[in-house]
Amino acid sequence: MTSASCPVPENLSLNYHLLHKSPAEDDLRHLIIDISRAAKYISYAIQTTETGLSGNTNQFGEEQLKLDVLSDDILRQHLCESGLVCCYISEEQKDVIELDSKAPYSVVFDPLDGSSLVDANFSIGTIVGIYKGDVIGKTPREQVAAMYVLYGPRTILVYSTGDGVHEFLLNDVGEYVLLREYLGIADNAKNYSPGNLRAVNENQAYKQVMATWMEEEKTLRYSGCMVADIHHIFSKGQGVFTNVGGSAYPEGKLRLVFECGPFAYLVEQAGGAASDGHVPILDKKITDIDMRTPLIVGSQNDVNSLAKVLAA
Ligand code: AHM
Ligand code: MG
Repeated sequence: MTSASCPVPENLSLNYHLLHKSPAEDDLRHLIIDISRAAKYISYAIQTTETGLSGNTNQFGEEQLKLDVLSDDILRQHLCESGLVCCYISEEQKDVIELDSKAPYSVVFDPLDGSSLVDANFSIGTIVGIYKGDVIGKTPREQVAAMYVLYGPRTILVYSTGDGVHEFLLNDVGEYVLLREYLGIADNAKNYSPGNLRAVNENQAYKQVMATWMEEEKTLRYSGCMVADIHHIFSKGQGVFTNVGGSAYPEGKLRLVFECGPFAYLVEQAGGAASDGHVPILDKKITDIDMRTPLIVGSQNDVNSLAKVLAA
């Protein structure tokens, strides 16, 4: 018998990258691949499903689109099939959902972030965080992986398992192929993405920093989907995204467990920062699945300068 070493493929697939270039153990690799498979079905559903309401509301009282429900079902199906998930927490479900108590991982996700933009044909996305064991009582720093999928003109997957942030393109035969490895975020932002800007009417500190950023002639980039807006930061290698509270949402609109936690993990892996204005998002203890948090995320110096003014 002769032995032949496997050639390094010209285009690195997600599976190849996870196997050879990430610290992920086999179970985690398989789970990420199963989630990436679910995202292909979500991508297809976005193109083919009508954009209307489902007639139901989620745990936050927000009306669900048919696509929100479908995306949630697709992820559930793939997590069930993986056999690797003890429980999951979804923006679209009221409780922690148990699957297989003996399985090693918990998965948190927003199946279709920014779905209200789908009729406008803007980019939307899926956000995922992965923990070993339970989630409640942990902090987002204890995630073992985080990833998102951006459904835009092209479908892009970005993941980290604790050794940098890596970006893949879904190609025409349904393979995720590597675009860029070790994405980095510079310390100073040239672009800004100010969410919940109405809060400047009640929050003088937020207003002051927004005025400063305008005087600095930062470039405005805000789409209304945080997956697209934070991907913009990864893509350009700098930028700052904010969602600060006002009277309607004192803690901001965004959710700690399945929106801010995964992005904080990814952004810190790329050399950026994520803060609630007082503490790093990664150090906030998860006590409830529906916790909201203010979010300032991206280039370190801009995150720190806004946090400093808000805290004063
Ligand atoms: P969703 O999970 O219901 O889609 O809401 C989250 C989205 C974020 O993607 C985005 O940053 C924010 O809501 C935008 O809120 P607003 O419409 O208030 O600007
Ligand atoms: Mg969301």
